Amino acid sequence: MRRLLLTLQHAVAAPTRNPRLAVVIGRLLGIAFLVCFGTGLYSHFLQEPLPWMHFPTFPGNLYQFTQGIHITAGIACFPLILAKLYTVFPNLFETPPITGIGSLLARASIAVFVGASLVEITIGLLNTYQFYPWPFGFREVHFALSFVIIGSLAIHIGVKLPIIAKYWRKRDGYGPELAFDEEERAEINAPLVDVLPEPLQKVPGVRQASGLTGRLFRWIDAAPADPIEQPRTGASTSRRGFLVTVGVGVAAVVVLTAGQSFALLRPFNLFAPRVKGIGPQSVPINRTAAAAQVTETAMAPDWALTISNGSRSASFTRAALLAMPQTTVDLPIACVEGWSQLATWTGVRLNDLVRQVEAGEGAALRITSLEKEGGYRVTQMGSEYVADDSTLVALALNGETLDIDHGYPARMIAPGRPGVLQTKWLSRLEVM
Ligand SMILES: Nc1nc2c(c(=O)[nH]1)N[C@H]1C(S)=C(S)[C@@H](COP(=O)(O)O)O[C@H]1N2
Ligand SMILES: [Mo]
Repeated sequence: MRRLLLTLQHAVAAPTRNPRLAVVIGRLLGIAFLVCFGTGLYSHFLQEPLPWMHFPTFPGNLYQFTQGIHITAGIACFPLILAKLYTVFPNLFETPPITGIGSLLARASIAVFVGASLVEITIGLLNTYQFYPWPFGFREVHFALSFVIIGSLAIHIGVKLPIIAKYWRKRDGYGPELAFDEEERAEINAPLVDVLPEPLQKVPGVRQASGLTGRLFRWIDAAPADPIEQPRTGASTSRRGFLVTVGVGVAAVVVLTAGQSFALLRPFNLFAPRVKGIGPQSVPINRTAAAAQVTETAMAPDWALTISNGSRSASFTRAALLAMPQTTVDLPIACVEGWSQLATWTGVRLNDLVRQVEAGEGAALRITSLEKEGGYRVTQMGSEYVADDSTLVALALNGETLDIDHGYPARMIAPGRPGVLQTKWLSRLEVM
């Protein structure tokens, strides 16, 4: 077994598989993970705030920015993780695999870390395409795994601290590709049969093993006998080539998707699920009125928005809302899935409306849409958004009557909130 592991390590050794590159890629990956964790927590708590939480309503595109960063950094993790796994691949065949409780913990934490990370970024990416080929709730699992990842990352960094410190700076070199000691070299160089346990050596035919076993034995025996020494010819060229490849990979996935979140990159948006400016009134649509089954209730001539505060309540038809003072704001729709779109909204200030039912400054709202079902039929809005002058019950979008797919007869638009909370097809507002 030991011989096989040594041979495997030897077989996959390469100038690009060394501690220094593992540290270089690891640092980038660590930054990407922390950025994703921070922006992810922010997005989580916006959607499920703890009672004492209040959020900034300025700048109005804050969430567009944090979530754009979240998705983009998450996408950049794909090439980075692959590169990292590539550089540390020979360690998989470390022998002996486990030397004690410390190394058991170290290897277990890496296994958990790699597994959780791969699942996390994969379900995250599929979520941006609204593709859910799994039986669990995306948000809960994505949230829970982030703590597993950050926890095992902390252990991983702790365990590897000596190596990280040793190869942090370039002038400390790249480290050994593989550190075979004298004994290991002797073992690699010995014919395989000689290192087999004695009882096995005595089995008739082992020395002339045929078939698959024979092929495996001969492959192990044929592995280059000399352990790799530094520097290998062309090592720096292949290291540079590797870093360039990783850089190009990261740049490519970022540039070809980040146009869904960042206007400057819009022309290069090839792979992202949504394209800025495409959709009714130049704003993309996730869920149409037909899909939400609200076409009839939204078009009903007797539609009215009800606002209640305890026993006080008032109803506003669309004509009544249009007769009130109108305000125009530029605010983005910023979906948790990463795409976003700046748009111009016109409508009634929410704080003007709640004042009509004599709600005070600190009023928070429960918002109900016309939908009969769906996770975001009923949502809550903190008082900081209700009080903000740019939070509107929007009646028009980009200068035209709100399209039914954008929430006609009226939708909520507030600064700094995730798209899922910008409720379309409003029905009822209740002061809490
Ligand atoms: N009533 C209602 N409002 C809603 C939604 C919805 O499904 N129902 N989707 C939300 C989501 S997820 C986003 S990103 C924004 C924009 O979604 P759209 O593209 O479906 O308009 O509206 C939000 N408002
Ligand atoms: Mo969304």
